[in-house]
Amino acid sequence: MKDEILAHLRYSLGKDAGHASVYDWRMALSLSLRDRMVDPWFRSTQASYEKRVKRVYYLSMEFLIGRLVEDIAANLGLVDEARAAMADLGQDYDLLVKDEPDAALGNGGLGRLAACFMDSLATLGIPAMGYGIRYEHGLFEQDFVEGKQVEKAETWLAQRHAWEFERPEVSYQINFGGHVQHQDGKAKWHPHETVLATAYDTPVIGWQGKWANTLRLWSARPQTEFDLASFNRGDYLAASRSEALARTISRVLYPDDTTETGKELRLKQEYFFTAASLQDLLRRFLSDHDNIRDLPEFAAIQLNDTHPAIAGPELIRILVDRHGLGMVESIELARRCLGYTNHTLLPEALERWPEWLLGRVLPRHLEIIRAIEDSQQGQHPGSPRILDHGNVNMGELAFIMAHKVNGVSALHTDLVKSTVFADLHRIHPTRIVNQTNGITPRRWLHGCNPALSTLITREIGDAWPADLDQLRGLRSLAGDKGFLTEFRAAKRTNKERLSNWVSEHCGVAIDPDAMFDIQIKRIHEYKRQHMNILETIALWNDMHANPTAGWTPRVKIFGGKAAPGYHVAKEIIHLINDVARVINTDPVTRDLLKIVYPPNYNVTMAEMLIPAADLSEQISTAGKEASGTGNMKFALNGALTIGTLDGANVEIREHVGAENFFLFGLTAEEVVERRKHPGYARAAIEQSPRLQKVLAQIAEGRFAPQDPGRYHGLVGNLWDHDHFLVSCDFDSYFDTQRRADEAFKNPATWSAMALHNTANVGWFSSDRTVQGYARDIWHVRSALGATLEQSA
Ligand code: GL4
Repeated sequence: MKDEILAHLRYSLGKDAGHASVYDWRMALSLSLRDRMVDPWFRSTQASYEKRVKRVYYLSMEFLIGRLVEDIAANLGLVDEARAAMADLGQDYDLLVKDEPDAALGNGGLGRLAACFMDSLATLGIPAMGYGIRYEHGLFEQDFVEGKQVEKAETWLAQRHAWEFERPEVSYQINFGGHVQHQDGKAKWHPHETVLATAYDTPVIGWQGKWANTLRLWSARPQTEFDLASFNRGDYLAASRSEALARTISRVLYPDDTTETGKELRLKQEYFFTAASLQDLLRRFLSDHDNIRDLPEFAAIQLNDTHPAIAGPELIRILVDRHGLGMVESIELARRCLGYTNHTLLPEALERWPEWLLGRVLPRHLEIIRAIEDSQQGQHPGSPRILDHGNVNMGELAFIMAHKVNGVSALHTDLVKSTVFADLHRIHPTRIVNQTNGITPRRWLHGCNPALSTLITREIGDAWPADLDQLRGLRSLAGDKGFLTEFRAAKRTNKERLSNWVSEHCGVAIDPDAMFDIQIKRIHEYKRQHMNILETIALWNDMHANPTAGWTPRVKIFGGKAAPGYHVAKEIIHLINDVARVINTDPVTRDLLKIVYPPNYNVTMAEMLIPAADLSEQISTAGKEASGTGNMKFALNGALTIGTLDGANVEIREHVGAENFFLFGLTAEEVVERRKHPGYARAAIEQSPRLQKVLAQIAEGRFAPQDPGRYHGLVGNLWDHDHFLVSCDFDSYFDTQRRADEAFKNPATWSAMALHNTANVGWFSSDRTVQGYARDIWHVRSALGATLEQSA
């Protein structure tokens, strides 16, 4: 490996060892690891090809990958070798690992789920391709200026991306605009604008390097690079105008997690990557099949939310306009290929495009959507409409065009059936299925928590990363004092690592013996970070009044970004930072309570925070969090959850046992019921002197003395509206926190409870989730087996 690294340094990077920077060394290491993926990658591709197997195509606007060096080295079993090689070369391996920028091509859970699925698909040997957009700028970088979020463009591609292969020869034309001409019963689309989609491939290697799939990301470029005539006339701007316009399409990730902006560029991004992916998969299919009618036997196309929902009309367009199939047959054929995953019930996140806009950008598709609507209404009169009040409902379109629609947790699936898609569910009672989300244990335990994984491997062997149910083998150790001491020591190691990092990066001293209470996720009212900070203030009030009352010391850690246009979320960030400044400088409570909010939360930060957590905050208003996946990562790493009966919390609690989970708050049904009574917020606040006091302190400017009116809007909203029922759940949340305090005082019982979490959440491996999709939706099987071994 040392020689390979030196060869890359010299011949791929053009540097000699004496002049190489950290970047150069990291690139050389990465390229030599990439080399090691190529043979298994070719073998996998060849095996899929020879066996003519069905492939999965996972279409997703987001892949929140994070760093790759360690992940790839671990999956290849090369971590020790890589570390030793770098040491021999006089380089610090850990420093190189830290030099890699996060690939932040996603907003949050939805994008991270796609990345976990890619890891599981490769580990399971399921022939698959991920399709998305190669954004030039990933999710913005967050900084705090006087406690307020400011956004800066993210620039991961300012450096070369070590893992990808550019494929200039794999380019497709993507058309927009223009008009449709009908002649002799045939439609011809005359587009107004054409850009090229060019492929960039990243191999995705599974655990132990047995199989590799491809993540193919599309980059937009102009069809004609450069207008020489304009340039020669001296009009330099005009010469590059078309280039700039085309490249805009893959320029930047939309930074909104759960709201839709309805922007034309977003629609173009969606069509751009969907159309390129379909052309690509059809080319692959037609290269060794003659009958387009066989497509559903060889291609399972999964739509990650409605973002690629235009895939339905696009596939039909190709079948009808290019292959000459009838409309009705094409609709059926397309449906047999397509599956749709719903990821949210929030009304503001359900995509709806104005009909005029969709018709202007994609005129032929609007005609086809009308045909889909007619066919649906013909077969099921009174069916919910795709075209409705001048809008195109992408949820209804995706539902009608998919043979299976899945929710992402048991509760969410029930709510999909009983709320957003209740009418469609009545018409198609077998279409909606559940596939509860999962996480890859390779990254989220083996990779991020060496202290705990080493201990686990010592006890139950090393097969668990690919068979997470084996963690069950730890259950019997919950009564083993010696083991619990070691389990606690592993947590302590991670807490020390985090404490050092916090002291260095945030300038706050925290005590590794305190309870580390962590809430990391996008900032959103429904996730209720504001309820957490209100509870923190209430706790501080009590501590300050009576500092010697035997408190459990706490460190409250927050992490997360707000969508740049989401005003209330930004106020919540500001409030947390304001409160932190006041509490962290109170001499009376200095050993009892600290608040830490490091800016720019990302995958890499999660990998450090999660293993160090004692308490995981999963406190969304019941019925709002479709699943959550951070909740699973924390439990796997031995944190206890304080949470509501929302999303996958429900199933986590069932797995770990009610006695090992701090439950509070209204249920989803009670939330709906409570909202029917106007004035519920005021009534709840009036019954809670503790909450009243906290709200008064904030309203009086206790945390922003220079600007006392700063949070009048936020506080007023809690009194008068409080759509997310912070007021109603507050007391129950506070009391449950105190139960957690009590439990934490006894390290032996706490760590036994924590162990019950780790030992019982094997089911939440994304391997299990992906096997569920393979069985119930895609009807595909693993291709790992005899053929592969032979060709190897
Ligand atoms: C989300 C949900 O909000 C989240 O609960 C879920 O875990 C995730 C993956 O299914 O999808 N939906 C959207 S939109 N963003 C998400 O993170």
